[in-house]
Amino acid sequence: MRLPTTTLQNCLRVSQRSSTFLRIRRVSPTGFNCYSTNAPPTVEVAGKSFQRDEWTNVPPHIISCVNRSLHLTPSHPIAITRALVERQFIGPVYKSYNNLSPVVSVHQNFDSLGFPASHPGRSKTDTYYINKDTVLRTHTSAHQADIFAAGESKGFTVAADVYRRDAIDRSHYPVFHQMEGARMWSRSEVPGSDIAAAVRADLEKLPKHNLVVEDTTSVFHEGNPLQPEHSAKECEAIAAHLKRSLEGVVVEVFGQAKKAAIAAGEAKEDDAPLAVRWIEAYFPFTSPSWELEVFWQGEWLELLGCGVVKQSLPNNAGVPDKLGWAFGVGLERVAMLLFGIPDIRLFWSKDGRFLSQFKEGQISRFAPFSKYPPCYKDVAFWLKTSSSPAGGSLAQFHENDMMEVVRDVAGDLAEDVRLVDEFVHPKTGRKSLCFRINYRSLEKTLTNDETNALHESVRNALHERYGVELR
Ligand code: FA5
Ligand code: MG
Repeated sequence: MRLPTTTLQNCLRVSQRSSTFLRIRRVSPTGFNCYSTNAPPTVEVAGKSFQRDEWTNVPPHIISCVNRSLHLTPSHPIAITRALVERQFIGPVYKSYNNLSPVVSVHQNFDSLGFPASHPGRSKTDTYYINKDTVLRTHTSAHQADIFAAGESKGFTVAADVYRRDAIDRSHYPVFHQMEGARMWSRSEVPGSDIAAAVRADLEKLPKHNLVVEDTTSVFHEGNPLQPEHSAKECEAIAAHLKRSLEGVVVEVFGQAKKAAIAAGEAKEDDAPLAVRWIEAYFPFTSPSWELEVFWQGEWLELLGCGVVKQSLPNNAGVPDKLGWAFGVGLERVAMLLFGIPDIRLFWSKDGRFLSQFKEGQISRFAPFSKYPPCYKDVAFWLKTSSSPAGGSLAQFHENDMMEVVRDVAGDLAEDVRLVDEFVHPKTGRKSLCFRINYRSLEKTLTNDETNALHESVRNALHERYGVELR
């Protein structure tokens, strides 16, 4: 069945605001430990027990996602997508790691990658902390340093579940999947220690393609600098190898997507070719850095971030003679495009009408089952302020805290949550927020009683956990 354009466009809306690396903070930089009251002293994650502390903010509904392993369930669209991308990076050059635990140290997730202490990605509003030293990884880059240190191959891929406190809409879920890739060359192993020549020789061996990729970025400049340890020729060669490798992924993935769309009567052979572009980016652990975007259904969609690995990583991993590139691609983004899946919650569905549509190794278009009616409900409340008589430590509230309460209470029955009004009382200085929640099940029509009960529980939870005054 053909999807309505609006649905497709919604599913392809790019989450510019969800990047760990560039984020606009709306309310508070801190976040809360909303699970401390009456909580047991330890928290169990992936079969292990961790001591709780004032940093613990990982809720039960997130912990329950830890063992789903969608990327390893052969007939699941995330695993089919994973296998398709992985086939572009094969052994013996690339070794794949697909079973790394999502429980990582703050050191692995942030410090090893050179995140500054003040980076917003580290805050409790953005990251699920198990305790002050341990997090659920927010990206697969958390494993770069360890894999460089292990030195088992010239390159690697890591496919895994990653966790972020984030917005609720059709393209955001607090758990999603990334694939990391990296390729390093060793000064002591390449002929004549000439990295640039060795990388160029490897570039020649990569398949050529005739996809036109817009690229107005310069290889490096002051704002996206060459690293002092690299020569211009080395950086240029590594950038060229990186870009050609990733363009190869796009050619393969979208070639397959087009075939499936033609088979389903959703596209024609002579449709305009795909528009793809490189733009400049910033990551604490690569320089220079880029993102790859594709133009799809009227919007530029960010698929991945990448760059030349900061030399501090191999240096700290005990392999200072190595240099190269790394990337991280979002598998849900790719899968939504490949299969025409309109809502990111569907990936977590256990409904046979969803799961039975996919087969290992096959790209097919998703046929939506009936669309059930939405139900919009607003909740408005006054925030607690430190100056109010009841004030104290719960003075601030982050939009992601709202998302968390709704996820916790309504789970996948919430399709969308938006801040629709923000108001500061001119006399008291108190702040009021109003959020609109769209309750809609992917599997059935919700009754009025069910939605009212959910909404009432959301209201109560907001009051109990954050001390807000409901309006
Ligand atoms: C990163 O996570 C970097 N670790 C990527 C990287 C790796 C850069 C290696 C350099 C070297 P970013 O936060 O932009 O970057 O996420 C990477 C990709 O994950 C995005 O391009 C997007 O495809 C996907 N992604 C990010 N946030 C979400 C989200 N909330 N929902 C679905 N996909 C997302
Ligand atoms: Mg990004």
